[in-house]
This record gives sequence, C-alpha cells and structure tokens, in this order.
Amino acid sequence: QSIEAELRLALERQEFVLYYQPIIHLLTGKIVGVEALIRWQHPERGLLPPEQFVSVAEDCGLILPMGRWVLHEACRQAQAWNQAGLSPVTIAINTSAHELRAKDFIENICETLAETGLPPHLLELEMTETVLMRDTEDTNSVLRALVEMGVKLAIDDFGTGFSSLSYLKQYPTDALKIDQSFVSQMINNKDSAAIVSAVISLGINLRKRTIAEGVETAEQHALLLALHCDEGQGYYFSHPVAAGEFATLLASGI
Ligand code: G
Ligand code: G
Ligand code: MN
Ligand code: NA
Repeated sequence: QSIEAELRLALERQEFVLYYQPIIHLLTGKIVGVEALIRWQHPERGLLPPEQFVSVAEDCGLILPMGRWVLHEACRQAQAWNQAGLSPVTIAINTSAHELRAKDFIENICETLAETGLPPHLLELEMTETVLMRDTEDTNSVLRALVEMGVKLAIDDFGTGFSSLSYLKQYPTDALKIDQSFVSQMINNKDSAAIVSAVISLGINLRKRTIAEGVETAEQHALLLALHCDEGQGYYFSHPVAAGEFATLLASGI
C-alpha cells in the first residue's frame, strides 16, 4: 500500500493527533502561546513525526484536508482550555503553501473560528519565507484579509528561507520566529549570535514580536533575555506534549 493511500485512510480513521509546545514570555516566564504540531499515531509503527508524512501529504494534495483538521482541532482545543478557565494563550498553527493558496482558505478560517468560538486574536498562523514568497499579489490579499479578521501572522524559521527583507514591509506580519539553527549555535558561534541579535533588533524596530525557537539551555535563555527577545520555545521550557499534559502545565501557572 502506498503511503498516500495510507495517509488517506489515516485521515478517515482519525489517526492524527496534535502535540502542543508551550511558548514562554521571557520576561515573566509565563506561557503566552502554544504551537500545535501534528503527529501520526500509526497502528503498527507508533507515533510518527511530521517529517515522515507532511511532505508526502503536500505532494498528493492531502495536506488540504489534513490542514483543515489541524486548524479545527487546534482551535477547538484552545477554546476548550479558555472555557475551562485557563489563562488564554495564542494557538500557533503551521500553514503550508498549498493551504495558503487554496480558494477556500479564508472562508475555512472564518468558519472554524465561528464554529469553535475561538477569538481571532488568539489564532496565529505560522508561514515560512518560502511560503510567503510565492504569488506575492495573491498572498498579500489573503494576508490582509486575515489581518482584518484579527488573526495573527508569524514568519516561521526566520532567516533560513530564500527571500529578501522587502517582504517584511510588504506583508502585515506580527511576529518573527528565529530559526533554531541560529539559537542552537549562538553560544559557541559569534556569527550565529550576531544573526540572533540582528533579528531581535529588526523585530523591535519593526514592532514585531520575536520568538526564539529551539531554546535548550540556560545560557541561551539568559542571552535571549539580555538581547530583549520577547518569547522562547524549546526543550529548555518543554518538549511538545499531549493536550492533557499541556493543560496541566498551563494550570500550574508557569
Ligand atoms: O513537531 P516537529 O518539531 O517534528 O515538527 C517539524 C516540522 O513539521 C515543523 O517545523 C512544521 O514545519 C511541520 N509541521 C508540524 N505540524 C504541522 C502541521 O500541522 N501542518 C504543517 N503543514 N506542518 C506541520
Ligand atoms: O514549525 P517548526 O518546523 O519550526 O517546528 C519546530 C520543530 O522543532 C518541531 O518539530 C519541534 O519538535 C522541534 N523542536 C522544538 N523545540 C526544540 C528544541 O529545543 N530543540 C530541537 N532540536 N528541536 C526542537
Ligand atoms: Mn512552526
Ligand atoms: Na520553525
């Protein structure tokens, strides 16, 4: 059986699950956001990471129904936490190029927010530079529509894509997620530290939040704080965890 056929079945059988990784406000240490990360609970092969199936789903078009499921499930879950009285957190969702260019993308987001009751400002869509650089005209109107709805936009893996800085002016983005490759090397490598520092300055000057990805050590945490990075995400704070475990973290007031 091809992986494509397997993926189709997995969607029907609801074998996908979302894991949640906290995003911490560095100054207060509080959880202010969470990134939803898809996993495939495979009946024989166990819990599979997205590297093993997301690109296949993109190539065969299954990324659209999969993305709709992720959006709906993440918004439903975030609103359930809200209604349970936990402190509101922004739910961040990875958005692929296919999804962004789908005709019903905006409509789908509108409907999902209406159905789940999640306030639009608590939804943040993460897109890579590569996703943003395609069809700039169309992309711009889609992004403007999202901003009008109050949905937030973050540039994922910032600094690793193939792009120019001019799109920072062109697109109404709210946040820059500093790629973990820079963060992981910034203690031992001056050039990586310089890049992290420059991206944070760029964020400050453009009034965009900066979020450091892949924070693993106390040294990295301290340096990011000193550089005035807004938020952090990584194993130092928490691995991606199942929904129940995330609710426990949130309830503990971290
Ligand atoms: O969970 P993990 O750290 O292994 O995720 C690896 C990558 O897989 C992420 O950086 C992200 O780009 C991608 N990914 C995870 N979840 C989703 C999802 O729901 N949709 C899409 N399109 N990509 C995802
Ligand atoms: O969306 P994106 O492709 O950036 O997804 C982030 C990926 O990075 C996820 O697959 C997540 O599991 C992984 N990740 C999260 N925190 C850390 C970390 O501290 N170190 C490393 N090496 N990977 C991380
Ligand atoms: Mn991401
Ligand atoms: Na990223």
